[in-house]
Amino acid sequence: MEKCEEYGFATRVIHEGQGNNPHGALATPIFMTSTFCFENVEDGMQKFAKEKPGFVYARSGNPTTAALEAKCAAMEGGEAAMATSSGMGAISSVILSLLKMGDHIISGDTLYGGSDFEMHQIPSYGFEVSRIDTTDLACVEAAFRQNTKMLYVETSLNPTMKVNDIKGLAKLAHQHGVIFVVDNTFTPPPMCFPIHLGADVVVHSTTKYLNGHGDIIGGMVVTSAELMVGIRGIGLTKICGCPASPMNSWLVLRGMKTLDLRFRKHCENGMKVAQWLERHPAVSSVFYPGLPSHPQYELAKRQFSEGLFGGMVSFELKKPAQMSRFEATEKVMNSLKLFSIAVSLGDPDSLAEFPAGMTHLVVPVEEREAVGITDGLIRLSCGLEDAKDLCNDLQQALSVI
Ligand code: LCS
Repeated sequence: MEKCEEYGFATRVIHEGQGNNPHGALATPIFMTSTFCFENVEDGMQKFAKEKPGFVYARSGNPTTAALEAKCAAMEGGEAAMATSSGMGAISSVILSLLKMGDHIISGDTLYGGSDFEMHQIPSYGFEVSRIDTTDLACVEAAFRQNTKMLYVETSLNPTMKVNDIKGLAKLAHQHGVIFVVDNTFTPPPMCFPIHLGADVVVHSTTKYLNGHGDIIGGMVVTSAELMVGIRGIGLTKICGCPASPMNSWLVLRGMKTLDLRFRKHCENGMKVAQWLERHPAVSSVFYPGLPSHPQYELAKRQFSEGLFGGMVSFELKKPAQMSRFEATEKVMNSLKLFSIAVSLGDPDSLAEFPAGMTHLVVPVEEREAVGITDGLIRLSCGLEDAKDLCNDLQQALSVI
């Protein structure tokens, strides 16, 4: 497809990046091969030296994966993309290839537990890390040091659903000459386009909404052609060695054809569930950026496109008189019938998880409690079922306390 900004997102995400497939195949074939044969020695040498385009070895590139990368680069508005075997692979490829020993990273104090764990681990590799409240721009401004090289945040925080001001953070990062990396997993297009808001690098766990069917693990990095040289050449290929498999790339390509349709339904269900929970007497707080009660509702309305606020909803139970908050959480979650008790998100099936004991168990207790990841917090990934069935399921589960 010719690049055309006038097409709507649903059209673009289906057609953009669509390559010329062998035999005129409409769907990109799955190229299951480890290596690619050269016409002769000169051809191989030229491809290795990047004097000639072409694939050489599937750790550094594969045609099925390249089609997915082209689609993701076009979708996010970047020049280049790189698919990895997991979201963590994408994050590590970016950090380990763009920074060197002695460099300083400013990171959000609330991130997906695995990312937060990485921020706790990498000082042992010689990086300095400040984990701070990135939703407070003054706090971010105060955190820059002489050796700061990267600002790393999530658009909408996992699992507290606070919202980072991407435009404001991009401005600060660039005033200080720092690379701004945004994890857009919770708020994929058509909801949020961090590169348009000033991000230098966008990462995704494609495990979630981009694939959308809960059957693979994958990651994606989207950035400029210049930054990608190091991220692919060093991060993916040499250090992490974590390419996406052709089979998984094909599944994500297929999933993305329905991203617009699916994501709007996730958002519709997220909004209905959040509004319903807010009226329930057993619930003390609901954290969803689309509710006027959310402290950053105005920012969310400005930053997120087309009135979309996502499919992720967190909520806290009131402490019942006769049991602890943890006991209440456990009872409610164990009573759910449609929501599966499972981590991950963005699947057709609705999921419920307990961040303090699951995704964020690795975060030190005092740190997680300080940011609101308490024994009473439940995180929901609202799937694609009928919203009224999801609310009825929550109703019967909440009636047990
Ligand atoms: N970034 C975010 C915002 C995530 O939520 C996750 C995984 C990752 C990165 C890592 O991606 P992965 O390597 O798993 O593909 N989040 C999970 C979650 O909230 N529950 O289970 C996994």
